[in-house]
Amino acid sequence: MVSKAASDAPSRDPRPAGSGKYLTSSVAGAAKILVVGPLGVGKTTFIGAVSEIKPLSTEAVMTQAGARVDTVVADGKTTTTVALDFGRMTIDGELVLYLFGTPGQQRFLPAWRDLAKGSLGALALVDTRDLEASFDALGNLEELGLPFAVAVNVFPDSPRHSADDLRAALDLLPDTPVVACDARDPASSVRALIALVSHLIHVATETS
Ligand SMILES: Nc1nc2c(ncn2[C@@H]2O[C@H](COP(=O)(O)OP(=O)(O)OP(=O)(O)O)[C@@H](O)[C@H]2O)c(=O)[nH]1
Ligand SMILES: [Mg+2]
Repeated sequence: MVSKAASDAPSRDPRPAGSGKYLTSSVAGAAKILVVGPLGVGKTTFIGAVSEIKPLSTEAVMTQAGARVDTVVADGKTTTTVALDFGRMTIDGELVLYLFGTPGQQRFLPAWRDLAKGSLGALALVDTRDLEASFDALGNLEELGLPFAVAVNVFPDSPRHSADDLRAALDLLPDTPVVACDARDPASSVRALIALVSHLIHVATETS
């Protein structure tokens, strides 16, 4: 699952792996990972929380015109991603994940199929307050044959379900990882990415 070594770092960079602008010389491989999910599930927040570089985001103010075609989201959300989010995270100083967040609106699904090209897997963010809203993204991942893990972004008023109940409700395969995270919290968000990477290694080992 690991592609060629990528290092644009000066080897004398004293910063610990993953904490700076440049990759360190310990980096052995890189993977493109999608972060997908419905409108307002927390994709931009998630990438902003874990990224070791200033994340790229393409936010636009949501207008009444959009309200006619987009899913309604909670009060307080005023912007939405219109192209992509981009961030970078290094695991164990060795594996660099290039994270591409997709726009959440249904009408942008064709665009994120293009974003999926060359990616090794996806983290599907889910909001248990509206599980149905996740079906489009999960369906597309299955259609693309992209292995994925599910990360439930837990909001204060989120209903709590067991992983098995969620697997049944979302019609997931038994080995699809289901983890909980808070997209605002780097530690829990990194754990979700590690669950995905472990799954990708498992899938790659099984199919080789
Ligand atoms: N309470 C709480 N709020 C969150 C959490 N994650 C995101 N938010 C808030 O929910 C809103 C939506 O988050 P975004 O990161 O913009 O969601 P998105 O999935 O990128 O949305 P689109 O790009 O429009 O599809 C923001 O106002 C966040 O601050 C969370 O885990 N808990
Ligand atoms: Mg966004």
